[in-house]
Amino acid sequence: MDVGEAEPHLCRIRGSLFKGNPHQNKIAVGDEVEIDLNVAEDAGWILSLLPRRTKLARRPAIGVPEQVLVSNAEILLIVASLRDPAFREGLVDRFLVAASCGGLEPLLILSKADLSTCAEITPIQELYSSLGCTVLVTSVPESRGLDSLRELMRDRISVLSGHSGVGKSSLIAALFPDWGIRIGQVSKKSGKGRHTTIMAEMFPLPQGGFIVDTPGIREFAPLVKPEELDKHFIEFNPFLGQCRFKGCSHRHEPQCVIKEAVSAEKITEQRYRSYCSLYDSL
Ligand SMILES: Nc1nc2c(ncn2[C@@H]2O[C@H](COP(=O)(O)OP(=O)(O)OP(=O)(O)O)[C@@H](O)[C@H]2O)c(=O)[nH]1
Ligand SMILES: [Mg+2]
Ligand SMILES: [Zn+2]
Repeated sequence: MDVGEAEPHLCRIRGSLFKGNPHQNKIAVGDEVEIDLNVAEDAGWILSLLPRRTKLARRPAIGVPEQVLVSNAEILLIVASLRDPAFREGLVDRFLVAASCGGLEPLLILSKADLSTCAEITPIQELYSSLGCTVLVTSVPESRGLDSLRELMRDRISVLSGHSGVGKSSLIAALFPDWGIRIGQVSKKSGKGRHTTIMAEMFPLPQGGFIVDTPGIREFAPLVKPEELDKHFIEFNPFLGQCRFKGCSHRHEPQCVIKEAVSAEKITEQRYRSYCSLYDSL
């Protein structure tokens, strides 16, 4: 069903969809489901969940295998300012791993460009472009990058992510000035720190396409096995499988080809640090 054209329907989830762990939320924002509306009740029934094309999942509470925050989205918008607040490469790299794990296309938005010089922006822009990520430089007061961003979002499902204060709400307001919806208000209502409440919402865009806003995305850890993390650092790929030890974690082992690549400046120190800190947190 095309959500953009369909009437909204209130539906209950059939009990059999909760087989296994009853605490696991089986339906995520963006899911496509089969429903039955031919019931003499005030709400229809969700009968089954269709296969997910992509998913953004995070490490869940104890006892639950995974927590899917958003499914079937195509683009992960990673908003990061260089100043005010300062650029956090660790967070950007986490989001890149999440996009890679879930099959989403990452789009890095370097926001608030009016507060930084070209000399500050260019190295970051070049690093992430070299990793195959589309990078857009934006500034709301200078209207910079907005037309390109609007075009990239047209007719596609995007998920908004990024640290608090980087300018997500301002960007959406500047992209769609006549739009009545105030994206980004959700995070204030739900309150940071209460990780169990996820109020994700998907909004149809005035120009076609959808945007998903979820406070759960802002500070999450991607769902990935530590031994598979290196595959999601794309520039590590040419070196994988060549370390002295099978299953090398590339941290303390001798004769590690990844560490050699860092010394030879084929992998940046910054990305290697992100890898190690994410590995340690998993
Ligand atoms: N100089 C400058 N300031 C900006 C720009 N975009 C946003 N701001 C300012 O940055 C502050 C935070 O912007 P928001 O849009 O609220 O940031 P947010 O990412 O939605 O923050 P949360 O909702 O807390 O996650 C506001 O004071 C904005 O006016 C920009 O391009 N340039
Ligand atoms: Mg906001
Ligand atoms: Zn290694």
